[in-house]
Parts: sequence; C-alpha cells; structure tokens
Amino acid sequence: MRQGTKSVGRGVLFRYPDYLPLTADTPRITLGEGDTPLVRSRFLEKEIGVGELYFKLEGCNPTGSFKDRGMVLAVAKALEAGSRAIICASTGNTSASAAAYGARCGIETLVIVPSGYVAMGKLAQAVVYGARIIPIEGNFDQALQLVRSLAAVHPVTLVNSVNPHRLEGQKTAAFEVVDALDDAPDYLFIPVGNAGNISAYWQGFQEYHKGGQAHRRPKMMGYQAAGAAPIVRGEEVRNPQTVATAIRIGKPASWAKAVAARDESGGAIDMVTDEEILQAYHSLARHEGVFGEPASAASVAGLMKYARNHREIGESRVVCIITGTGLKDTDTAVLGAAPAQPMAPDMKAVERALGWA
Ligand code: AN7
Repeated sequence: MRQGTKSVGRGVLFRYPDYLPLTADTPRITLGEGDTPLVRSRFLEKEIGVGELYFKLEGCNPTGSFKDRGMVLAVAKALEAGSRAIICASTGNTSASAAAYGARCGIETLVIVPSGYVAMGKLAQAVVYGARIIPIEGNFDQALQLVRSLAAVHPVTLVNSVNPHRLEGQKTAAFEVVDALDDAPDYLFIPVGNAGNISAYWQGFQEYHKGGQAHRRPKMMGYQAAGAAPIVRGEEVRNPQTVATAIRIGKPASWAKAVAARDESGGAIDMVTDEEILQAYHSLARHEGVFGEPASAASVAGLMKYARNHREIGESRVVCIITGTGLKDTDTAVLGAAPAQPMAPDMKAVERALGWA
C-alpha cells in the first residue's frame, strides 16, 4: 500500500522511485534531500484557533529550502541527457540548490539573479558551491526571460520550475505530508512566487488520491506578498516589491497551474502585506522555535488572515509549508534590533544590565 517509504532518509529518488520519471539510465544522485520534519504547533494552533496545525520544515533540506526536491531530479535528468551545464534565474534559493547539485555532479552552474535583491546567505551559497553568477539590473521575471532565451540556443539545461522534472521532484513533499498524517490535511497553506511549488503539491496530492494513499485532497491556500501579487490582482506586476525577496515575482511561470490547483481544490490564492509577513515571521520564531525565511512566513500570515474570517478552520487539520530557513536572510532577522553595547566582563555589570541588581 504505502510503497516506497522503506528507504527513509536516503533522498527523494530513493524514497519515491515509483512516482518519478526514472529510467535505468537516470543517475541516482542525492544530497539527502526530502524526509523533512512535520511538527505540530504548540502555540499558534490555539492562538489562531485551528483544529490541528502542523509545520512542514522544508528549511531542513540540504541547501535550506524545498528547491532541493526538484533540483535533484532536474539535475539527474540533465545528466541522463548528457548535459554538461545547467542554468537558472533565481531570487536566491533556486540558485543555491542548482549550484549545490551542479557541484555535486561536476557540471557547470550558471545563475542569473536580480542585483541587490537576493539575501546574502543565498548568494554566499552560490559563491561557495562555485556557480558562475551573473547579476542583472532587473528583476526575477526579466532574469527568467533571459535564461529561457539562452537555454533555447546554447547547450545548457534550464532548471527553473518550467523544467517539468522540478515539479515532479517537488511533489514528493505532498507524499510525505500524507505519509505522516495517514491522509491529506483539510487545508494546505503555502507561499506563492513563481507558482511552481503550489502546482507541485497539488500534483502530488492528486496522484496519491488517485492511487488510494489519500482519501481526500486539501484545499490549496496560496499566499503572495501584496506588493507582488499578480495572481490575486489578475495582471502582471511590472515592478514587484516585498521584504520577502524570495517571492518578489510579478509574472509567475506556473500561473495557470496555480489557478487550476486553487480551483480544482476549492482553495484560494490571496495576499498578505509585508507587515503581516513580518509579524508571522517573528511569531513563528518566538513562539514555535521555527525560524523560516520571510517568504515562508507568508503561509502562516495567510492562515492568520484566513482564520479571522473563517471560523470553520477550528475544526480542521491544517499544514503550513515553511519553505526555507531564516538563516539565509539575517539582515531581515536583525532589522530594528539595537546592538547591545559591550560591557566589562564583570558580574556586577552584567547583573545590572539584566536588571537583577
Ligand atoms: C523560500 O529561488 O523563485 O511559488 O528563484 O525561495 O514555487 O516560486 C524561490 C521561491 C517560496 C515560492 N518560499 O515558490 C527562486 C524562487 C521560498 C522560495 C518560494 C520561493 P514558487
């Protein structure tokens, strides 16, 4: 029945081979991606008023985001096809993941990023894994247009989520949620940028439902940042802006797929302000011990917003996807935190500083 779950912890290609487009010639590569924790909420569940609330900690993947699930398959298929180089546009996490798997497999990785809008930890990853980095005076949407054009005429494999292997790999997160809960949840809250991940989860839930591993399918609840909410507004956003730089995207490649996931599941795609995102970000860290990046907090901010107007969620089982680790973006983390003045290494001075004397 629950086939493929025996080799837990060995990577996506080993755990779910029967659900992936693998052939005898597909190299079985891994950096230990997937099999991420699904942890029950201890605070926000009651605070928000949810029946059962879980967080899927995708920041626990090898490069710190969900991108690794799809990248491992995209790179395996690139190798199978004889490719010697991969290319992507990125707001940061895709480039970090591509660079890691590229390095692992000894192929060249090229990344095109919006200059000034990639969190430093993500850029550091691309640098240290040895990718060639091309910053552009432009946004993610322009970078994606560029890599699509380049990959069409040069011998390099495009590994953005327009590459269908990316979504195939990423759908395994939905399998893990069902495997952990013994069925699909009632609602799945997830941030939306280029809209690949919400599409991949929906694909995963549908496949497990058809195969009988899940008896139901969740309502897919996608959240964009208010300054980068093309799907909510129904039109391309030419100059997207948000503190959540990972989802600073104005023309999502998987727009139609995300709308289909929303409509087929009876879910919604809505937006949250930067203020709501940062409030959820701090709440998640301080009250749950979960340090997600700002884009990831959009899922929790979305749940908070939705629950205010939909009390039926008090009877429901809900999963929020925490798509990436907060450690990559320490600038946002320490924003507004006044640095403490160093003091003498003296017990009395420290006691005074703590208000204990
Ligand atoms: C932490 O890395 O688009 O809706 O270039 O890094 O599938 O795009 C990242 C997106 C959510 C949105 N959370 O997922 C990139 C990039 C985090 C992310 C998203 C991203 P999609």
